[in-house]
Amino acid sequence: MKEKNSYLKLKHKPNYDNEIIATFYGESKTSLKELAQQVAGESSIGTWTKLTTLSNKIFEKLAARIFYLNKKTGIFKIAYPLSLFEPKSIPQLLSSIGGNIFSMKAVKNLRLKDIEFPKKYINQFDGPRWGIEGIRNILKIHNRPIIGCIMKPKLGLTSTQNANLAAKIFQNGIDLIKDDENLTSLTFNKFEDRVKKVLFLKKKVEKETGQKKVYVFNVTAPVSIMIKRAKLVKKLGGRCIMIDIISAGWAAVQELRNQNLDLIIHGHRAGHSTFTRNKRHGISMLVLANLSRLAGVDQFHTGTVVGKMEGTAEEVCKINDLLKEDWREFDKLRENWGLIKPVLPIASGGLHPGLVSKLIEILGENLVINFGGGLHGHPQGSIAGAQAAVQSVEAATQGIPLKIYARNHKELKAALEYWKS
Ligand code: CAP
Ligand code: MG
Repeated sequence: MKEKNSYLKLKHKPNYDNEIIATFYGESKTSLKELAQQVAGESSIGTWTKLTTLSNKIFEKLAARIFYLNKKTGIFKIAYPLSLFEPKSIPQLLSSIGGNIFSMKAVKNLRLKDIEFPKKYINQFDGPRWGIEGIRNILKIHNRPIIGCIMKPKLGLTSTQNANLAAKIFQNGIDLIKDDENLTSLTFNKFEDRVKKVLFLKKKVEKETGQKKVYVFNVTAPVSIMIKRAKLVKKLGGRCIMIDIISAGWAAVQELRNQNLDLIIHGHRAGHSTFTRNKRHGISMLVLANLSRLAGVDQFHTGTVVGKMEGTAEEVCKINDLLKEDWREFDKLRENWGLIKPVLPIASGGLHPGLVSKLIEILGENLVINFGGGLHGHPQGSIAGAQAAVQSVEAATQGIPLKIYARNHKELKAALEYWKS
């Protein structure tokens, strides 16, 4: 390979139809230029030394190109020819752009901040089966947030206790109830038992109330077992399954979507902070959200700003906007998501009725608002907790201050007194 074959091509004009564009932040032990060169090489076709096997022809065709580099900010952008990527494979994409580069000694810190995909690449994926509109049509809720509940304790209830409690919570106005991220199939609460018992009672409640309800079953497991569980939910008339996308992995998420079971896929992101949280290293939550939409997740945890999990208003709003809309609304250069449906954001983690007005003020109403501890921890129990949660959303969506609404709603009043936000 001749010296002229450098990955640094600052005159290169990115081709948004045929290249994947990645934005990195880097801190180097030598220079940012050197770091960017190593990143571009290792994530495309190169390695630590020149190669006799790497011809000019291959280089011209497949080398990544660093077309932007700013020493002051540490930001550099790389354009990757589309031929480097297998169609419809998030694992293969991440083995390149999210792979060895993070381990290199030259890297002090490296963060994949953003990826932009050409339309051609996006269109290979099916994306969400239902998306926001589909989920709202199923629930017949179009003009307010969807009110959700996480069963608590995370683990410990038997399948019968789980089903009975879920039925009562549904009866008291909650639209969606979910398993927790570590509740799969345990000795005291077997998956199959839970699905049977929950769905039996859910159907009864739907008949009584005339309302549609969604129970989210956590199918996370080694892939073959996970698919069996998803099929069981389908067979027994369920509408939704959850996968822990980080612990199960992208291949599992894609496989679940490829089964075309017509179930809503709920994406839980437990573990994402192992690589998203350090703002100078790892992969951003924005990239993760982007990949979830491609992989076909219908509704996805993105944070609350006001609750127990880390995430600033600016960051969570940007992620939610990405999931809800076509990115072109926000930046004309961004890719075209074509027929890929928008994803419903889920606000969850440390929420209680006292936080709902603020939450809606920041994130809007097009989302799922999930209450776990903030429902089952209500001083008068889970039923009052469900009522207080519903009342808080009623007040906030009507623009009524929670304290005023609480004057005639005793469950909300008790919640506000208990959790002084
Ligand atoms: C919330 C939750 C969710 C987190 C995940 C929990 O319970 O069930 O898993 O919301 O975080 O176990 O913490 P609480 P995120 O309502 O009792 O906090 O949504 O940010 O991914
Ligand atoms: Mg949880």
